Amino acid sequence: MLTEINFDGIVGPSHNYAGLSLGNLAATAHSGDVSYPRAAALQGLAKMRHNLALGLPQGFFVPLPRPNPNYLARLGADAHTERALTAAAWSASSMWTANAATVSPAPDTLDGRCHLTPANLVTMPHRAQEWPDTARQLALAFADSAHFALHEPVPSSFGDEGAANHMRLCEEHGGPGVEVFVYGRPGGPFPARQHEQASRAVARLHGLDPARTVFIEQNPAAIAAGAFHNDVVAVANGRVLFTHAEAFADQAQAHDAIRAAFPQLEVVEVPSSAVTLAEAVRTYLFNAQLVTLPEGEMALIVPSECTESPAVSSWLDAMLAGNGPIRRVLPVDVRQSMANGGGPACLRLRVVADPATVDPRFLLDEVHADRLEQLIARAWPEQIDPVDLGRDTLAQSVVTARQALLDVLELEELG
Ligand code: SUG
Repeated sequence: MLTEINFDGIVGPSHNYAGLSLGNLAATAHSGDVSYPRAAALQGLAKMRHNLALGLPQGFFVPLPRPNPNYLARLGADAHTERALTAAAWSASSMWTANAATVSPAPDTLDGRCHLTPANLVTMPHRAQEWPDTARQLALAFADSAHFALHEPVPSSFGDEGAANHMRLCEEHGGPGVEVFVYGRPGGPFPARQHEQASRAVARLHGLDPARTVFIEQNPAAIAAGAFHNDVVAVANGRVLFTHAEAFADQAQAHDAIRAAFPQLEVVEVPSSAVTLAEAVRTYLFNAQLVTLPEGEMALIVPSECTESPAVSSWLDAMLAGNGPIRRVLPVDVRQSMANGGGPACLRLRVVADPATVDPRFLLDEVHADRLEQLIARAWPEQIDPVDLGRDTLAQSVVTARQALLDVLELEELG
């Protein structure tokens, strides 16, 4: 049976704060800080276990090879040439799997298969190196070509950041949906990372029905306030669009366009008077996982920063006291990821599929979660000072940790 599976990125052993993402305010603010890869990966795993315990199917992707073996050599550089290049070669940014690909579930596509396009991530140099290794994992996890169609990334002239700029509305995950693509227009103080043409290309390549596909411009003011992806200011699930009032360039028109394709739409909009754009970006209220629990209730899995913000927590309390469609708010601690601008929703890629059609090595159960926890506690570096990136001994421990993970998961193809 088709169901929504969240594939979280296991936080890699080289997780560090190098300030590589202009326009990502948390990453910039934490540039140069000491990171805690072991704690980061355990927090990520605890989130997966939290969701598994709720009865939600859970998958994962493994960290990419870091330091990226040929990255510096291809630039005529070595670990001493330039700090930012070395940091890029070491980046663990593939943990944010909402940027791994755009996924169109089978009921939305012309050929009735689930279509996936890896994101080219060309805007940020440290992320542009991800897609070939990401594509390799997608090809393993979704090898069943009767159910999945895998595309090449769209050409690099058009920046694509994947599912972080894509939402889906539907009556049920396994039924037909309306897909909403949100793009940014360049010209602001920060890069607009999702190009309209990339979104349109993905929709065409996936064989989506134009009558059930909507393209919306992101609010330039939201990008300028640090919402470098749409999923920092809006998230959708089922019939519900949970959005900040300043998420889109023309908010009313955006709602109308979605409603024209999906009349059952229920909008839960947070006004700026309750939560400013700045507070939304700081707390990542909208970078929540909006999920339908097995009992049918909708829950919002928010970063714990939300419950510490008086403005956000009082809005959430009022929402729960009202009669809205979101019935539960569940905080999770992903602080190590948050400090690099990645909340609960950044850490997961939603794929609607029958779990029986997915390579089981990418699906999590309690037994594997225990094994992963033990391995991370043993093999992940406890901390990384960014000045140590490039050191051979640290590189060796990062490579060894990843290899041990592949061994435990029997994913030797990715070695
Ligand atoms: O691309 N941070 C990521 C965070 C991605 C969040 N994803 C979603 N919103 N879906 C980014 O900006 C920081 C890396 C550094 O600076 O070292 C980083 O890449």
